[in-house]
Amino acid sequence: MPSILAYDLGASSGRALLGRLKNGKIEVEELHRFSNDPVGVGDRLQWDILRLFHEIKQGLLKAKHAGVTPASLAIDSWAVDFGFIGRNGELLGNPYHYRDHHTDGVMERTMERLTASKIFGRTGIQFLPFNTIYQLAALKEADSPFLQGAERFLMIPDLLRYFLTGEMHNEFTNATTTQLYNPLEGRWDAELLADIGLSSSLFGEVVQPGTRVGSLRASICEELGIGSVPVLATAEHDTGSAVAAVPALERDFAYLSCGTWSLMGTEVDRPIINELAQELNFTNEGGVYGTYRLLKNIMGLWILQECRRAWERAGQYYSFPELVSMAEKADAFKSLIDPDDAVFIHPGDMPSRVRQFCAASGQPVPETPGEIVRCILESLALKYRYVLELTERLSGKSFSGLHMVGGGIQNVLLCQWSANAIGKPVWAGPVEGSALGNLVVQWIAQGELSDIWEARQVIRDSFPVTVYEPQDGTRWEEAYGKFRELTGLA
Ligand code: ADP
Ligand code: LRH
Repeated sequence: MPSILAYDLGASSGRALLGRLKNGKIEVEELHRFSNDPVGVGDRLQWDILRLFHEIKQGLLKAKHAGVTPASLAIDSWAVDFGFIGRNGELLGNPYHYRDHHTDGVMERTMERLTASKIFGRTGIQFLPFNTIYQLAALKEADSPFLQGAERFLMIPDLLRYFLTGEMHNEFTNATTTQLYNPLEGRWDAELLADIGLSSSLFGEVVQPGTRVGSLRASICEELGIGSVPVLATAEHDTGSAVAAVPALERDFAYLSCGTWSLMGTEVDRPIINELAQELNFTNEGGVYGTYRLLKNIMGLWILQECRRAWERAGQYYSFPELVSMAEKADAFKSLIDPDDAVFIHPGDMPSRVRQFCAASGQPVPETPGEIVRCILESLALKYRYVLELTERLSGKSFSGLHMVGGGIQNVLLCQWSANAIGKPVWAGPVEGSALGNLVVQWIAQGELSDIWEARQVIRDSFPVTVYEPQDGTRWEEAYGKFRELTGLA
């Protein structure tokens, strides 16, 4: 059975996995792993897109050195970000990072001008200040030369695919995250595009996951000394791929894709676009094979990543396992934060922001790294309970437990505390959810797997799922009361 290649680019790191189907099981080999380091230049925070492309080539070289010519490859990445192609076919500037400050205040102004109900009613997408629509509105307000020279809009995986193949397509799952795609009409929303002053001609044909969208350019094959490889569009939004890989047996399942972000929700057959969904600020992101992800973004392990970076800048390096072990030794429920408070969105001195939040809400101020990490992880677990309850309310479903996938499940304390907080079992696995979702969509396209439910069964048969049973119910119930009071969450 030939091998295929999946590139999964997260906001904090990327990897290339080689996958093979053998006797109804998936075998994976990690060919290449690299950090993803955004770069501040002047006032702007940008993605190092050419370095990411270099790492993609490194993955191809490592496949060659392993003696493998992949039968296909596909790329998924974080959502919302993009670049423009100019009339000479070249990329105009580095894509901005969605955490850059150029969108400050733009969402509020756009919502006021267009109305929130119009934007939500036409897209079903939650309001996040960095959604593509607000990034584009910010560039328009700033009269950006990139926008002036733009001929085509490509999101990050579209762009990397274009570098590989020379062909331009916009992929569906990622396109929905722009808040400019109308899922009811099944196309870019011409009215919203006109409202923010953008020409529809920038936005190309939207292709579904599993579509073959080209093959490696001859120049790349020559440079790397390899044969041509077919390139597919997969579920190119990493969360779309992660949810495709949830090893659920039942159709009504709840998931938490746990990495830089925590994305919690359920899969639905059609977008739920109503007043309650808008009020609770839930989203309906496009998924595989006609599904949608009714979910909510929770700030996630970003806060921990940024604390770790701040300590590293101060000369103190801690690994994630070290931080988890320090948190375990700190006192329980000393102080809590609302992880989704806007103060935590942008990069910066995160330990100070956590301390300030605690001081301003009249709680003891966590001082040591262990105390700070404990505060972050307990608060995340409590927020998971809150959002899980909202998901049940909005979807009308009732969940018997929670599937957790992604790099964050290596944090066993967070998995256990999540089970404690929700009072239900957590089923943790697989770690490489997005890369596996990327692979199974390719296999379904090639007819190697019949559909997403067979794919989920094969993933279940191939990778361990760790079960965390809830513990300490009374203490977590009390903490949840304190958390809601403190955060003002109704
Ligand atoms: P993304 O795809 O968004 O870049 P990942 O899914 O790779 O994120 O998850 C990264 C997160 O996983 C890190 O921020 C860290 O909190 C957690 N993590 C990674 N490795 C470990 C580990 N060995 N122990 C505990 N947590 C870990
Ligand atoms: C997770 C993710 C998430 C988006 C955010 C920008 O990596 O794709 O689904 O909201 O990044």
